[in-house]
Amino acid sequence: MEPSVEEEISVEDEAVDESIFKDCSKIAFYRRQKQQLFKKSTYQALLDSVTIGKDSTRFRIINEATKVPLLAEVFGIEGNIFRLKINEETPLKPRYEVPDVLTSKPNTVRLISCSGDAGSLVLADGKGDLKCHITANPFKVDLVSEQEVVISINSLGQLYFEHLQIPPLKQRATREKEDASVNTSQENLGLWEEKFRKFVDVKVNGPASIGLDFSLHGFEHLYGIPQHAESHQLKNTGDGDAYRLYNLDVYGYKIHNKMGIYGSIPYLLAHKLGRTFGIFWLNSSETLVEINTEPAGKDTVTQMGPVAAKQKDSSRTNVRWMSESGIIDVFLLTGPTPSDVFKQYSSLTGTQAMPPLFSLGYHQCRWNYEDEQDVKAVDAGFDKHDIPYDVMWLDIEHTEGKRYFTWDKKRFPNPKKMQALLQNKKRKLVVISDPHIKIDPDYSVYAKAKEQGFFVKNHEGGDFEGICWPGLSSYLDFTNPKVREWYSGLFTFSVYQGSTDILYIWNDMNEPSVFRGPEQTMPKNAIHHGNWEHRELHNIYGFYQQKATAEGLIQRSQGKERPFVLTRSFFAGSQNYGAVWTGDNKADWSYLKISIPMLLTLSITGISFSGSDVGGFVGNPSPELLVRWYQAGAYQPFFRGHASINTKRREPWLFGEQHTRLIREAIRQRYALLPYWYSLFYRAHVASEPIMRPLWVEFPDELETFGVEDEYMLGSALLVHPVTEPKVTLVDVFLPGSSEVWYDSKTFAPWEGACTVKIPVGLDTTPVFQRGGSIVPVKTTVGKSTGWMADALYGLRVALSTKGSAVGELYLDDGHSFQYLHQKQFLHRKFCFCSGVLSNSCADERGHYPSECVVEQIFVLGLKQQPSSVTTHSPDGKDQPVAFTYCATTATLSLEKLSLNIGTDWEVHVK
Ligand code: NBV
Repeated sequence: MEPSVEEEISVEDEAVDESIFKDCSKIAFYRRQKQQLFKKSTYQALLDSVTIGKDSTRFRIINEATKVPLLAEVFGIEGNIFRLKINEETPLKPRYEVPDVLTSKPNTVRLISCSGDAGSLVLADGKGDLKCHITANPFKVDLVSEQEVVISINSLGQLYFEHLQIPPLKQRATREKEDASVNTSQENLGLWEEKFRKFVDVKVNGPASIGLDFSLHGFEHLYGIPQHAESHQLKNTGDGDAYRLYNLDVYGYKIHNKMGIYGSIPYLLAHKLGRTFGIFWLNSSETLVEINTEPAGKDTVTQMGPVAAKQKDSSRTNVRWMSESGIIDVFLLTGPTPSDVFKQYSSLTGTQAMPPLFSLGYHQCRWNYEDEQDVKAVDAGFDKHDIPYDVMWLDIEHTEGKRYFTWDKKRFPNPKKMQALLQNKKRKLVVISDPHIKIDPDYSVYAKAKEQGFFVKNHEGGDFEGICWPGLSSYLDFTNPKVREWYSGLFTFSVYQGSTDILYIWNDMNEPSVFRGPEQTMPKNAIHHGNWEHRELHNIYGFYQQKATAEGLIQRSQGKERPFVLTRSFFAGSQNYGAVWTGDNKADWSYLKISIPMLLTLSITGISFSGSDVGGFVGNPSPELLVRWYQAGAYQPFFRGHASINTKRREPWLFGEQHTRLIREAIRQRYALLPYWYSLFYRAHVASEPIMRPLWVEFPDELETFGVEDEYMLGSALLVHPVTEPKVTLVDVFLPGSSEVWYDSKTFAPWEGACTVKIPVGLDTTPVFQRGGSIVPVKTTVGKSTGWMADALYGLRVALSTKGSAVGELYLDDGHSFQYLHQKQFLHRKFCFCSGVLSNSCADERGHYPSECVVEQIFVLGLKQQPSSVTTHSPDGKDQPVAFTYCATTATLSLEKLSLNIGTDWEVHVK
C-alpha cells in the first residue's frame, strides 16, 4: 500500500534520508565532464572570424577534433562588467537562455580592439584600465588590470560543450532490449537516459552539458553560491565533491554539507587584499561548482600577444562551473571594491525590494495555529506579556484540504473578522500559498487553471501530476507570463474570498517539492511554456512564483502598496520580490550557529532580507536555546519564530517568567533599533549595500577578517556576535580595525580595535558593539507593533571615533506605500558630530515627508571631557541651553527630554 500524504514526509523523523538525494557520483553530466568525455581535444578561437559590433565582439571557437563550431561573444557592460557568452553556432534547436533575471538589457560599452598579433586579440573598453586578452590556441581569455592578470578563463582547458545531436535511434533501440539492470557504460554516461533509484530520466535532447574553468590569481577567499548549509567562506572541493546548485526540499537538512537545498544563486565573490571580483554564471539548470585553491608558488609572467602580464600574487583559486544544459553566459564583475561588486551585480539583477515596515518587526508562526480562537489567544498573549509583535502566520492547515486561497470553514469560519481583530491591533496576517494545486474539478483555482492549460505538462503532453500536501496535484507553470498574470489576479480581494488588505503571502514548497518524485522534485523531462524541459529552468521555478505573488499583492492595491512575500525557493534576482528563509532547520545549537554564515552568504549575493526559523523548525529547543535564538534572530533581517506541527507549543511566555523576560527583552531590542533597520533597508534598496555584512566587506584590507563567520556587521555601525553555544559565560569577540574604537552597546565601555576581547555574558546578554565614528538612530520607547511606534520618540547613539567625530543617517517614509518613489514622500536625514557640534541636516533634498517626531534623547559615547555647556541651535536662531549628565567612568554624555524635530535642521553644541 502506498503511504498516505501525511506519512509521506515523516515529520517525526529528524534525520534526512540522504539516499533520496544524489551525490556527485550519481550525476551523469558530472561524470562525463570529469572524464572530459566529449572533449577529445582543445578548443581554438578562430580570430580571423572576429566581428566587432556595437554591443559585442564575436568570434568562432572550434573543437579541433569534432570541428563543431561554437560562437563566443564578449560584451563590455557599463560599470566595469564583462560578459562572455558561448553557444553553439548552429544548434539543432535553440538552447535555453535564462529570461527575466536581468532587470533590463545591460547597457553595453563599445569594446575597442587595441592590439594583438595573429594569435591573440586584445579588447579594451576605452575608459577603464581593464583589458580582455583573448588567446587563440589553445583558447584562453585573461582579464588584465594594470599589467596584472586578475582572472584567466579556460586556462585549465576545461571548456566543455556537449552539442545537441540527433538521437541515435538505432543504438537506442538495441540498448533498450538489453537487460535494464545491467549497468552498461552507455547508461553510466547518462547520455539519453539516466537512472537514479527507481527513476529514469529520458532525455529527448540527449547530453547538453556545458562547463568552464576560471582561475582567480592571488585569490584564496571565495564566498557565495547559496544555498548550502555550509561555512561562509567556500571550501575546497575534494575528489568527487562539488557545491551543488539544485533546488531541493530537504527536511532537516544536514549541516556542513555541499548538497543543494531550497534555492540557488549561481554567483560567487572572490576577495583578496586590494580587489574583490564576482563571477555570475547565468544558468538555471542543475549546476555544480568545484573550488580548488593552489597555494602560492613562483611569480609567473604570461605572454599574451604583445603584452606581458605578471601574475603577481602567485596563489590562485580555480573555479570550475558545470551545468546540465543551457548556454555559457557569464558576467565578470571586476570590482575592485566589495561595494563596487555589489553595485555591479545589482545593476544586472536588481536590488532588495523596499519592504513594508511591519515586515521588519517580529513574526509569529507555527505549523499550525489551529483556529480563530487560537489566533486570538496567541495575539492576546503578546499583549498580556508586553511583547511586541507584528505578524501572525497561518500554515497549510488553515485551508480547506490544502486548497490554497480557501479557508477551512470549521477552523476559520470568519477570516475577515479575525483579520479585523489583528488590524485593530495594527498587526498583519501572512498565509501560505504553495505552487501545487489539488486536482479537484470543484476547486475553482484548479478548474480554471486546467481549462486554460496553465499546468506544467508531463513529457507525454498531459498535465503533470504529482503528490504533495493536498494529495494528487498539478503544478502551476509560473514560467508562463500568462499564468503569472492570472495567478497574480487571484490575490484580488474580490477573488480571494476572506482576504483583506492586511493579508500577505508565504510561498513554500516551490523548489518545487513533489513527494515520490526524483529527489522529491519534478522530473526533469516535464514540459513548460515554450516547450522547454524542466531541466532547463528547474532552479528558477520558485523565483517565478514569488514574482507572480508579489505582483499580485501590488495589483490588488492598484499599485499603491508594497508587497510582502516570503519564499523558500529562490534564484538570482529574487531580492526584487521579498524575503527568503533558510527552510527546515533543527532546534539544535549547531543550526543556530550556521544560520549566521548561511545568511551572510545570501546577503552578499543580493538577498538582504533573509532569516532562519527562530527556535529551529524541527524538534523542541531547550529554553536556553530558544532565548539565544531570539537574541540572534533580533539582529537578523527577517525575524520569525516558527515550529513544526509535532513540536511542543513554544510561544515566548511558555518557559517561565525569567525566559519570558529574556525573550521580551530580545524582541524589544529589535523594535528599538527599527529606525536603523529601516534605514539599512533603504540603503540596500537604493545603493545595493548588504544589510548583514561579513567583516571582510567592512574591513577589506584586513586579512584577519576574511574567515570570520561567528560575528558580522549590521550596516557599517554595529558588530553583532550572537551567543550560539550553551552555558556560555565568556565570549571571545574579535573587534577589527587597528584605528577603530568600539563601544559595548550595553555598558558603553570602549574597546580598542584589532584585538579579541573576552566579554562576560549572562543569559541576558547579546554582545553588540557600536563602531566609533557612527551614529545610530533608535526609538526610545517600544510599542505593541511597528504600527504603534510611528510617532514614538527618537534617540541618537553617537559613538565617537578616535578622532572625536561620528556620522550616521536616518531614512523614513509612510512605511507601506510607493509614495516614497513616485511622490518623493520621504525624509532622508544626515547626522554628523564634528568639533563638538552634532548636526541634523538633509541628506536628500528631493524628499519631503511631514513628521512631528522628535529626538528626545542623545547619548554621546567616548566624550573624553565633561562639557561645560550644551546648547541647541535651530535655523530660526533660537539657542537653548540643555541640561546634561556626564559619566566620567564610561565617558558618556547623556541628553534627555529634548524636543528636536527629526525632519528639521538643528545643531547641538557641546563645549
Ligand atoms: O507547510 C508546512 C511546512 C512549513 O511549516 C515549513 O516552514 C516549510 O519549510 N512546510 C515546509 C512543509 C512541510 C515540511 C515537513
